[in-house]
Order: sequence, then structure tokens, then C-alpha cells
Amino acid sequence: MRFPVRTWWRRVAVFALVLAAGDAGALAAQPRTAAQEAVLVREAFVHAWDGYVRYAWGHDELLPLTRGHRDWYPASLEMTPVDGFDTMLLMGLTREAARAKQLILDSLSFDRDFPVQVFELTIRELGGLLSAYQLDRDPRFLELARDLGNRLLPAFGSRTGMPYRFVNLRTGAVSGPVSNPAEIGTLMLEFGALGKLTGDPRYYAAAKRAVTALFARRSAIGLVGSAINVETGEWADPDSHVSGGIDSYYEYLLKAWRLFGDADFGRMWDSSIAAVNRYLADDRAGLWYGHADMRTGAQTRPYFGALDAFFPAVLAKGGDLRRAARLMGSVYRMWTTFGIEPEVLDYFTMQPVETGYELRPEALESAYYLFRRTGDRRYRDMGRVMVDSLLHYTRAETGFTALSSVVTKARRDRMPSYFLAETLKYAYLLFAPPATLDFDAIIFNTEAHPLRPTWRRSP
Ligand code: DMJ
Repeated sequence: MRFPVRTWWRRVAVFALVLAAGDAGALAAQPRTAAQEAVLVREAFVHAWDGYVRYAWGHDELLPLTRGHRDWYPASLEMTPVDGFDTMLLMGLTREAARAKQLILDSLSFDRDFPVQVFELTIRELGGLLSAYQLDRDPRFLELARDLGNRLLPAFGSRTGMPYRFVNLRTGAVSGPVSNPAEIGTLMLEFGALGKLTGDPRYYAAAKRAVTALFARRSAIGLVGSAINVETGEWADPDSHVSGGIDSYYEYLLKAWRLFGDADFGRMWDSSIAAVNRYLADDRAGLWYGHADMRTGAQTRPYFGALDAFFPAVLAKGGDLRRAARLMGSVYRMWTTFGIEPEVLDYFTMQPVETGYELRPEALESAYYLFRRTGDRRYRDMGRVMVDSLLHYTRAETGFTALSSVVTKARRDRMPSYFLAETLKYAYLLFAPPATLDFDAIIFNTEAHPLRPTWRRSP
């Protein structure tokens, strides 16, 4: 991985100075170059991080409007610095990265007597620590990742091999037997990479057994539902879609195949994407992916939302550029109908079903993948519009804040850690020089932490 080249920085230095002098309004009226757009996004990252440093230092997340902090559990697991660290490295923010690194290495401890959500800890912390290790090369990041991996492993101890939703980090006690495909199937990249980097095969084996057990319980027509009991293997909700609760299960089938070269994942991906395209793709009002009953394939609800907007990226990565481009057109329409995307949209009425905007990254992620795959400037143009409105509606005096309504643009006091890990990273990479990160040499986990196969892959 390489960082931004010197000459590029010289070219944008003048723009950065004008920005620092507070004349961003005047510049915003003119079409910006890609380099200038990248500087804007980098400045937004610094603004978000400064808010965290001032008002939430050492805690999980900043509350930007009340200038407070939020911890997910009785003690902080430093979600924002762990999630944001690799973005700092990619943006060349060396001072900020050094402070975040020191905080993490001095005070992050997983020896905690409380239950945590296995999925969230895996994608944010395990993924963040592994990519920190690969980019920064400090072995202490890998030791932290190994410690966390060991504490999460008891979650896989169900009869079926599918993980419980929660595990106590100190005692290993498990809870939450009713889980979903995303929480079961989105552990493979992180546990697999941990296994390859430490040489300990237990992590890869546990995560692969879980995915395989879930795939084996797909319906006769090849779909999965929204909830499954990991002890009995019985489905508890037959609602099938590509939205939250299922989304990254599909993403990881494809990416695990690519990252590890393991053909079993390739077979699971091929069979799953065929069923998704057959039963969930909905062509009646442009291309969308809606909801259907996993048993019959009958379409149920025409809902698509901010979380589903990752799907053009997955289609593009899987080589289906035609569907990816059409769906990206729908994602952009969803975004521009309200000036910013709603959490859930009824794509027949084009009315929001859930009105909030949670600073989510998926639409920008898809624009980035499509731009990298095709080189088509259209995707940067879409990205410009999305970045502009995002910065306009969500920037607060301290940090950035989620919206409770994309219709009224009313604000909600929240800045999730993925805003620094994902939203601003994808926005930046969309405009930064390709050499900033070798897109073809890495695989992003679902929290945008790049993983590089430095180990020998299967053919
Ligand atoms: C992130 O934590 C991950 O991208 C996850 O897969 C889905 N939700 C959020 C961002 O919206």
C-alpha cells in the first residue's frame, strides 16, 4: 500500500490554504477538481476527529450536539480511534494517527466482565486492529487482535457451529441464540485473516464452519431469511432481502473467496447471487432489490434503503457491471430525491419508510467501487453531489451528526465510529490518486478496513 504522492499534495496545497482561511463557501460555488474534493473530505475527517479528541477522548463515540460521549458497554473499547486509525494513515494524517495509536496501545483492554456483540466487535475492532497491523506493522496491534479473537471464540460453541450473538469477554459466557445471516456470516474475513497472520488454524475453521452451516440451511430456492436460531438451526423469520441483518453475509461469501482463494466460498457465492438476482431483484420501477419470502420467492415489500446501497459495490466486485450500474442509478435517485438518503425507502411511492440518515457509507462505497472498476467520471460526479450534501446537512460545530429526518433535516446527537472508518474513507478514496491504496491488491472488510493477503493463497 502506498500513501499520497508528494506532487499531488503540492498541487492541492493552495486549495487547502484557502480552505483553512475559511473561504470554503466561495470555492464550493465552483466545480472542484478531484484533488480539491479529496482535501475537503480530509478536512472533514480532521473536524470529526478534533471533536472526538476534545469531548470524547478515550470513549467509544462522540455525541456531537451535546459535546459528550457514548460508550457501548460499561467500559470503553475505544471504537472511534480503532475504527478511524487506518483512515488517518491513508489520508496521511500522521500526527493524529500517532495519538490514536498511543491511546490504543496504552489503554485498550479486552479483559472485561461484560457481554459484547460478536459481530460489531469483529468488524470494527478485530478488523480495525488487523488492518492497523498490516499498515503500521507494529506487532502489538496483532497481539491485541489475537487477544480479542481468543475472547470471541467461545461464541462459536453452539451445536450447529453458528455463533451466539453475545459473549462475555472475560468469562466466555454466551447469550442471544436467535441471530441473523449478517451476524453469523460476517466474521470470515477477520477470523480468517487472524488465522493466516498468526498461523493458528482455529479462527479460520470456526468462522468457516459457521458460514457453511448457515448456507446449508438456505431454502429450497436458495434464499436465507432474517432470523435463525443457532442452537436448533430453525429459521425464526422468513423475510429475505439484501438489507441490514443479511447484507454482509453475501458480501463475505464473495470476498472470502477472493481474499483466501477458497473455492468453497466461490460455490456458495455463485449459488447465492443467482437466487438473489432471480427472486429479490425488482425491475418494475427501475432496478431495485426488494423483500421476498425465502420459502416461495413471492415478493412482499418494495423497500430498499441506505444499508442496501452497498449492493452495487458487491455486484461490481462480482463482475456484474450491468446490474451494478443500473442499481447505482437507483441509489443516486434515492439520495437526490431528499437531498440525502433515507434509512428505508418505498421505491414504488418514493416515500421514506424510515426517515433518518445515520451518516452511513454504503452509497459512497458503491460510487467508489464503480469508479475504480470502470473509470467512468459519472461516479465521481455522483460522489461530489453526495459529499456536498452530506457535509452541508450533517456538519456541526463539533464533529458531524446523524439526522432524524431527511425530510426536515432535523438532527440527532450521534456520530458513529463507522463515519470515520467508512464514510469519509470511501469519500476520500473516490477522489484521491489511485496510488493512495491499491484497490486490486486488498479486500475491504464490511467496515472498510483493508486486508491484504500477505500469506500464500489457495489456487
Ligand atoms: C457498518 O458498521 C458496516 O458497514 C455494516 O456492515 C453495516 N452497517 C454499518 C454502516 O452503515
